[in-house]
Amino acid sequence: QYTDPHCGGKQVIVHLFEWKWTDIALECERFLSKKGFCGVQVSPANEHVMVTSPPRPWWERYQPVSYKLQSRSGTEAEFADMVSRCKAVGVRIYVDVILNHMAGLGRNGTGTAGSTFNSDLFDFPGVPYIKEHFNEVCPLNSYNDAHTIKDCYLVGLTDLDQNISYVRDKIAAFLNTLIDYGVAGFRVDAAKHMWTKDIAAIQQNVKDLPEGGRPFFYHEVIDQSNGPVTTQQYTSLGYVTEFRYCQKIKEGIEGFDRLGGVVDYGWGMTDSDHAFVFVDNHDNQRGHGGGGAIITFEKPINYRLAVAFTLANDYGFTRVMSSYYFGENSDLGPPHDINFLTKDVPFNADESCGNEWVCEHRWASIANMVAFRNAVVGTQKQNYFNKNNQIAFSRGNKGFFAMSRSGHMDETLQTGLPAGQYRDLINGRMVTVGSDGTARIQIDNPQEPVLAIIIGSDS
Ligand code: LM2
Ligand code: CA
Repeated sequence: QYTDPHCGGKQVIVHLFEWKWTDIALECERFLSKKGFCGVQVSPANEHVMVTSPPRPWWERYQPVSYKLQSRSGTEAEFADMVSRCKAVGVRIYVDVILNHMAGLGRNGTGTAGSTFNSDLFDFPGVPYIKEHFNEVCPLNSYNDAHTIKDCYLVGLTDLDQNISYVRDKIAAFLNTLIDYGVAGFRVDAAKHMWTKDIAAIQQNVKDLPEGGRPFFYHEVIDQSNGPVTTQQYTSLGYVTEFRYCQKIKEGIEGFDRLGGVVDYGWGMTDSDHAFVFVDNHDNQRGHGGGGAIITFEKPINYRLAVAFTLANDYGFTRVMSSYYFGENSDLGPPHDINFLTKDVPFNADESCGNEWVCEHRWASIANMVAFRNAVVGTQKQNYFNKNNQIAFSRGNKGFFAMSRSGHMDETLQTGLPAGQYRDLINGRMVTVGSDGTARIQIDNPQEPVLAIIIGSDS
């Protein structure tokens, strides 16, 4: 239930954090479709507050004002155009939806679609919501009991009561509007802070996709094995974010010996059919939501190793992060002009992005591993090799992967593949697999220290 992303069996989505709808449509057409991406997680599409202090932070989009589809990323018409253009090239859109709360206490004014609101009066006429639709005010000051986590005010955000059928209906109508436009699913923000019975009731009110099937859902639950709310409580509702993986992959990349144990069910990690897996996300890369010890684009070599290893593996359903530079300012919004209009994503001669957009999803060791993950789905990991900060393994008889911390490797290894010539997806060098399945595996690029071959890549 709710676990099919509806993208023809493809295995990787990318979060184009804070991109404009017009740029996402172009990226679907010129890049994501060609690299085999399943889809895009987009930033919240609905009306949100405009925070002036600090000036227009990214997190203003996590304070809804209404469900009108006009946001910092663009208009409703631009949203509709993006969804259909991406869908036309086989790339689906997954919308980040905020169903737990509206804007924070103390805020009032006008949202991005022109709706007025006043949080202290619990007045959101753009929906409309009034006081009776919210939980009683209480601070979310303890993570030891589920009632406080779910019914109190997360950082002072006005907490909706999803037990009320009117609230459920408004939320379901919002999701159904998005489905009508052709989106394939949803990232549910702050799912940890809602009761699973309420989420289940909302999901039951959501329609099938026009092409048939239930929408894809993945729920944001930060579970570090230290509280009463667990990822496992959510698996009947779809995929669930696996934040323990972010920490485990960091430990593994910093000490290659530990990479074999990255997925440690002993530590309570979610089963592979429900684990939503990522190296970092827009929160923890900047010290918000479960932030801390995380690998990000700031350490590009380690980051490429971490994402490539994740995509080579068989655990969960994967999301790749695509960021903008923010330096020391964890509040900083997306690259913008003097009027706070988000900048376009331009490209340099080498295909890297300009205007302060990082575009990790275009880095060779990341972008080209998407095809690997798609090709090897369902196969076993075999022939595991781990020596001198080098890792390699095969995926059934479909693919073989290697990476090296130093950027250099020269080993003859069992690939599990039929004899033949294969082209490395990352650096383009040919690899010859002999009749006994072994091949000389060479890596010689400290910037993109990864090699991956799949059956059918022989040309
Ligand atoms: C999440 N998890 O359930 C994210 O992990 C978390 O990062 C989100 O907060 C949260 N959901 C709400 O969607 C982000 C951001 C916060 C920010 C909120 C609301 O990480 O810093 O809080 O969005 O915009 C901001 C201020 C905070 C203030 C609050 C309410 O940083 O100081 O609290 O607004 O006005 C008084
Ligand atoms: Ca709540």
